[in-house]
Amino acid sequence: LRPCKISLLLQSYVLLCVDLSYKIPSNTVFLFLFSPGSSSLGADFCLHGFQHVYGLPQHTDRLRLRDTSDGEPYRLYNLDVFAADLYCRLGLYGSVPLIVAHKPDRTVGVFWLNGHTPTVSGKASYVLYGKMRRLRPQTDAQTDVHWLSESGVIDCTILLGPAPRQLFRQYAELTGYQAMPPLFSLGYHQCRWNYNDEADVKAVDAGFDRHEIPYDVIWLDIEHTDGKRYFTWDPALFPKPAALQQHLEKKKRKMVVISDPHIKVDPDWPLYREARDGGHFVKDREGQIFRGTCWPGDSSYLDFSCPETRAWYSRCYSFDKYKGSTVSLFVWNDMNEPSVFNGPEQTMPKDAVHHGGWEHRELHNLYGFYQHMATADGLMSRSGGSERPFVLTRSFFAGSQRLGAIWTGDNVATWEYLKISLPMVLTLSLTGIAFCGADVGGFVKDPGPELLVRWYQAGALQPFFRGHSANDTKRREPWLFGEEVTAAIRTAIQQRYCLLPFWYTLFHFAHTSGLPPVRPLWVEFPRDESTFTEDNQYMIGGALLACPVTEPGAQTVKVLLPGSDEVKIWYDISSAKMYKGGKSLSLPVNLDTVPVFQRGGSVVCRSTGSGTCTADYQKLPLDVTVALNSQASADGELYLDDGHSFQYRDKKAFSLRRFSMASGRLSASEEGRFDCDTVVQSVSIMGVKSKPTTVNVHVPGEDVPEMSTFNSYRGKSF
Ligand code: NBV
Repeated sequence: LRPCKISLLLQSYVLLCVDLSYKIPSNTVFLFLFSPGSSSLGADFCLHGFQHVYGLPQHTDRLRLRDTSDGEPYRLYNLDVFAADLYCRLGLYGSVPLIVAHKPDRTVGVFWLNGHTPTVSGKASYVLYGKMRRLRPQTDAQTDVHWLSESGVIDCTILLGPAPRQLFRQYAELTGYQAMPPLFSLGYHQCRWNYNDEADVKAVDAGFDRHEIPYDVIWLDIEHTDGKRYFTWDPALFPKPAALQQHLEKKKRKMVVISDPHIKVDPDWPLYREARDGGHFVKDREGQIFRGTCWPGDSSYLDFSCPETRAWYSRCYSFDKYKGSTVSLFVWNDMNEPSVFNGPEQTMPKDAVHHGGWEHRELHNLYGFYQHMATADGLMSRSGGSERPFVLTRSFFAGSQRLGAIWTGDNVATWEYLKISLPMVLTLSLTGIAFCGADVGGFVKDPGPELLVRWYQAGALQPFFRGHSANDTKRREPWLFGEEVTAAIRTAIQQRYCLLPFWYTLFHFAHTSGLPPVRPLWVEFPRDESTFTEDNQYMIGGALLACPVTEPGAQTVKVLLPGSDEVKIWYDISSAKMYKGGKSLSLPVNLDTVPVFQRGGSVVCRSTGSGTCTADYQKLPLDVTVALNSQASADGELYLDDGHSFQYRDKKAFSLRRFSMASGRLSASEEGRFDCDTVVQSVSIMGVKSKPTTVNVHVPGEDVPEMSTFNSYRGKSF
């Protein structure tokens, strides 16, 4: 193990200096556990030799954490901040108290978890300050990290890496692996505050078909309810919700509805009465049910920190209780920081009291996490545990990845917000929250057509892909801006759908090894220092480098193609043109260009053809694109399962193919036992030096006609 020295200074002036170069196997995690007292605690860590630190979502900031010696620390306090200022270190909707530090030969993490892990109900602190100071940048680099919490105990884990992949696994072992999403949720989601009524929903749904744009899910915001009573439907606007869902389900499409944690104070409403009589609400300091203002007006807040309340809430999603819900209805938890319009900092007072007598201050950052948990549980239980849930949450904490997806909240339709969505998604991914994305188009204000197209192109390359807009914006379904815009958006969405086999495979690895589907460049090129501060481009898996256009009127885009001993070649996926790595290139672009490069040495599987939703694409044949490296070899994987159940886990009903190309021969091995009809229709190989004379196909146990032909040969690729 290479030496790695981390010093720790406790607030009580005990100095601990631990040299981690001895006796600790590199794949284990070293745990410090001190309990100095019950309130206000801190610790200073000196990360010797590290100048690059990342993590601590959620902030509207760049990927690399800043030197905060100017006085403004990073705050981790979950708050409802509408159209948050950019480059701001104040708290946003969710938080993960994890710092990841990287240098060419080492990646380490510091995970500061006050109280219990989020898996256990109980105490966890709510205010964390990460303060960063970088010293002597060149030879003797060091980053000082100061953590400060208002309460709790010190429960801090050092993740030793030494490489990024090992760090991801170590962190996932502590907080959980990304839930395997149902396939439909990796498709495109169409949302708006609000789709007005059933006719509106049907018209938008038909619009996608008419314009041949695939999509999977249409979303309903708060106005679908009867007076902001969640689990109900406005009787005039949505009189037949089940029939509406069946209408969508016939086309294999789904619906998502919003379900916020505040409950309208309405003694005539059975759900309110049940919650009140069951003792499911948070109390105020006097022991009365806490009341605050939110969308329904006077509201009380469910105490999701209580296991009985979570169980009760989960049951509210059962088909018999949630009238008008069907198997194709999924859920979105918003306002769960929690947002209290008339509360301090627009949230719950710190002295509100939860189950077990805990003050709200002790578990504020876990409030949304627990609602997410109860909702995901509810969706799972309604199918008897057989179907994967899909729940999007706005508020989150370390471990929320086990429960579903998150989005970055109320962004604005400007180029700056498009640009910042990239590092925000990368930071979330680095800290375990792998299924994440930003509202496409910007939630607040109206995007111009060019911005909208660029946002679709960028969003199609983020894990969670949803268009959303606020109630006071103009309608912006993809076909409302003229044929050129419709065509560009259609192409971006179709390309996303064609890449679904690749995305799904990446989610399988997030689920089983903790590796996030989207990664900062340095994760794949840990020794290449030119990548350490790059946040306009990133890797999707190990194979694709994405550099979405985020500047207005762009004619060219600067793309850094990293080089390393193993990777010297890149291919532009739209032209198959080959580029040498280890330098930047200026790529000419037009409105249709989405710069994506495939790394030499990789294999990527895509669906070929078109369809209307993920269920259609699942049946399409595949193209296997092999991008050769300088040794004319390449590797890659394809993961398949039924896309919706847990049979991949319970019955090993999956197929994991490993493709490998070497010495002119492409072979595939298989793990798992999943019967499916997916066929490989074509193999495209980029980087072939000369035109082959024959191509032989060998399928074990099958008689294949002696040869297939290749149908095109373009330059050095075919
Ligand atoms: O429910 C309305 C909105 C929702 O559309 C948005 O996505 C959330 O982030 N919600 C916030 C509350 C209103 C915000 C002004």
